[in-house]
Amino acid sequence: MNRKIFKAKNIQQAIANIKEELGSDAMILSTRKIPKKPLDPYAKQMFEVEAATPQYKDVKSNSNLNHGDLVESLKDDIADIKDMISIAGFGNGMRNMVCNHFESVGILAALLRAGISEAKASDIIQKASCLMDENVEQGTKIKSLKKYVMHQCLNQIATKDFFNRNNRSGVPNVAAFVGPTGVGKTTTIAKLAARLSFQKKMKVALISVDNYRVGAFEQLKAYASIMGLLCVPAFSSQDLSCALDRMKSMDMVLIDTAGHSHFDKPKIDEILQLIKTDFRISAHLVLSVTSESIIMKDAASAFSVFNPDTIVFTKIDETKRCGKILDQIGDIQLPVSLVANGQRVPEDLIVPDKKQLLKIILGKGQ
Ligand SMILES: Nc1nc2c(ncn2[C@@H]2O[C@H](COP(=O)(O)OP(=O)(O)OP(=O)(O)O)[C@@H](O)[C@H]2O)c(=O)[nH]1
Ligand SMILES: [Mg+2]
Repeated sequence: MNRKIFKAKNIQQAIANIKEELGSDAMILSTRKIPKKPLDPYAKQMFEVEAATPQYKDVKSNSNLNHGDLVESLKDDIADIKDMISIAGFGNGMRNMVCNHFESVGILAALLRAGISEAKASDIIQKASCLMDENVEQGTKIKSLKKYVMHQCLNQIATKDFFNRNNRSGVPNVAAFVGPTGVGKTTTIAKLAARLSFQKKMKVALISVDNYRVGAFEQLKAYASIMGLLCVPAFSSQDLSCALDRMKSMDMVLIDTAGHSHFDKPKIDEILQLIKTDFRISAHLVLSVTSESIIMKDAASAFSVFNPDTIVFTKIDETKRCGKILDQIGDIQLPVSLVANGQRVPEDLIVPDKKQLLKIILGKGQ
């Protein structure tokens, strides 16, 4: 292999020089920012790129080359190229980040592919790089960075097994599920009710305060009938108080609310008034990961009037980009209690711990 080092003001210029001198077959082996001379105030930033021209006939004629190794090494090269291409599509900030932390390319590309935002991914890499030992050997740099990135991600995640709580001296755990239309509130309640009553042997009852959508109560009632659970409608906060009064011996009461657009503040306020009773009712914000990040963020803001205790993420089976969960958790600052991964009741429900949630976020946990 014919190696050569090129110096230029920026990477683009260096690559242009490489193409001119070594041709378009040239391969980039490494890039590096040359540190400025500390005592020279006029010193300009320079970059160093090492490139080489491949010698195809060596590869073909080298009888010692193990075919499996060659395939593996080609696979690695292709993966590196894919990583570079996926990062090239992002802005200057991303490209600078890669120049400053070249060992981060693969990890950064994986975070972006998982659906984590550009800002969040670069923030994580930067924080992880700061923690890394400067003297770590080149060969173990990637491994070490990966470890710190995982720590950073785990630090930003909070989970809470909120519903696993028995009746405390005559006070049931009462939980209302709130959120935009069609995100899976009713289905998640049905899954959770089944899990708590059959697996955890808890006494569970359901209340629907969804008086808005035709057939909403019947939908919840149908699930309750299959499971043999008590299920009643409530049309006012007085109704709800009466129902909760009758359910004092229950471990858990789950309240299904109507879904509304996050722009419809009066309707959201109506639900808020409806669930105002003397009973302590926790709220759980349900968001579908199929929604755009900005819509999830706006919805979380609109439903924050309920002062939710936890977030529930649904429909993770419908996307390969669950990384947006990490962005949402960062913005909303609430622990995740449940994750729904399909339409099947009761199977498709996960009560994640931090590591499980991180796997889901990175697209490895379904
Ligand atoms: N793929 C997938 N579909 C889901 C999931 N959770 C719910 N659904 C589906 O989403 C649709 C809406 O679910 P619902 O439970 O009725 O949603 P909702 O939030 O109660 O809807 P509204 O009460 O109308 O606001 C149904 O077809 C569910 O089967 C999930 O985790 N994955
Ligand atoms: Mg519903």
